[in-house]
Amino acid sequence: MTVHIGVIGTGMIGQDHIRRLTDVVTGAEVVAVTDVDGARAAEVASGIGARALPTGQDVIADPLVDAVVVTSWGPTHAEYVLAAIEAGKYVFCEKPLATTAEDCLRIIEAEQTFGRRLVQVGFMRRYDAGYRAMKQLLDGGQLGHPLMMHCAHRNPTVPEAYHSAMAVQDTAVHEIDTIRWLLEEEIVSAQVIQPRRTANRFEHLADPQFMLFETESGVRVDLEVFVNCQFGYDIQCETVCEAGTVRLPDPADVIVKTGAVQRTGVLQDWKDRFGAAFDREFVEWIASIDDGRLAGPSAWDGYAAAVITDAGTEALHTQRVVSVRLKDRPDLYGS
Ligand code: NAD
Ligand code: ISE
Repeated sequence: MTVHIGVIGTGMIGQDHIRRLTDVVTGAEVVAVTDVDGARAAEVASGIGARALPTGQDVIADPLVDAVVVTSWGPTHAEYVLAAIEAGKYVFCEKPLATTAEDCLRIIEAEQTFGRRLVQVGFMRRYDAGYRAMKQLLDGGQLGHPLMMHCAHRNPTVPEAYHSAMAVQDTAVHEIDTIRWLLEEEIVSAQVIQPRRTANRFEHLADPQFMLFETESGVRVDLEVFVNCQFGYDIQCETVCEAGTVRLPDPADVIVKTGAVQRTGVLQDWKDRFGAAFDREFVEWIASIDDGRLAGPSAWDGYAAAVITDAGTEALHTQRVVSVRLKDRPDLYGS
C-alpha cells in the first residue's frame, strides 16, 4: 500500500523530508505541498510531480492525502495538527508539537476524543543507532541503575534571530526528549547556569548555557548547550550507571595521518549527524501507518517537552531551580 502524503512547509527540513519520502522511503508518495511562500511550494511540487495547494488547510482536506507532515514554523504547528486530527488523518509534526503547553493539551484532548493515536512528533534522536544501542543496554539492566548523564549539544554557529531562550526551547529540547525516553521517567526540575559568554556571539545571546535536570528517581543530568562553538555540530551523551558507563560514539570518519599530525573530520550540521536517524524515523512512521498502530514519539511526549522547556525558560530568566509539573498521563499514551 502507498501512503499519500501532504507536506505543510517547504523550507529547509520540509524539503529534506520530501526528498527522503520520495527517494529513501518505500510505500510513501508526496502528492501535495504548501507553503506561505507560494513560489517555493510550486518549485518544490514541480520537482516531484506533486500539486502545490494554496493553504495547509487545503492540504489536510484534500481527499487524495492520507497523512500529513507539518514542517512549517513552530507557532503554526498546533493549528495544523488539530485540523489533521479533526479530519481523522495521521500527522507527523516536526518539533515543537506546539509552542505552548496549553496547545499541546488541546491536541491531547482532541486525540483522546478521536479515540486512538494519530500524532507523531519529530524527535528523531530516538531513531539514531547510537542512542538506540544505549537504550538497549540500559533496558537490559547489565549496567545497573543509571545515576548520572553528561551531555553536550554544540552547533558551529546560529543566526542572529536565535535568542537565549531558544537554547532550551529549540536546541536542548532534543536532549529533554532523549533523557525521558532513555530513562523512562519524567524530569522533575530544571536549572540553567550561565558561564562566561563566548565572544563569538551576538550581543543579545547567552551562550554557552549549562543546564541541569533531575528525574523522578534522582538521576542528575548536566547538559552543555553551546551554539556558537565554531568547530562543528557535536552531540555527546554519556550515561553513568552503578556498574559501568555507556557513551555515544562519534560519527565514523577516516583518520588522516600527515605532516606529524593525526586528524579526523567533525560534522557541521544536524542534517548530516542525524540523516540516517531521520530516514529510519520516516521508514518506521510509514510502516506504523500501514499497521494502524503509531509507535513513535507521541503528543504526550510533545506536551512533556513543552512543559520542561517552559521550566527551563523560567530557570534561565530567574536563575532558580524550577519544578516541572505535568498533568496525569492519559491511558492513550501508556503508563
Ligand atoms: P524554515 O524557515 O527553513 O522553513 C519553514 C517553512 O514554513 C518556510 O518555508 C515558511 O515559509 C513556511 N511556513 C511558515 N508559516 C507557514 C504556514 N502557516 N503554512 C505553511 N507554511 C508556512 O525552517 P526549518 O528549519 O525547516 O524548520 C521547520 C520546523 O522544523 C521548525 O519547527 C523546526 O524547529 C523544526 N526543525 C527540526 C529539526 C530537527 O532536528 N528535528 C531541525 C531543524 C528544524
Ligand atoms: C535546530 O532546530 C535543531 O533541531 C537542531 O537539531 C539543533 O541542533 C539546533 O540547535 C536547532 O536550532
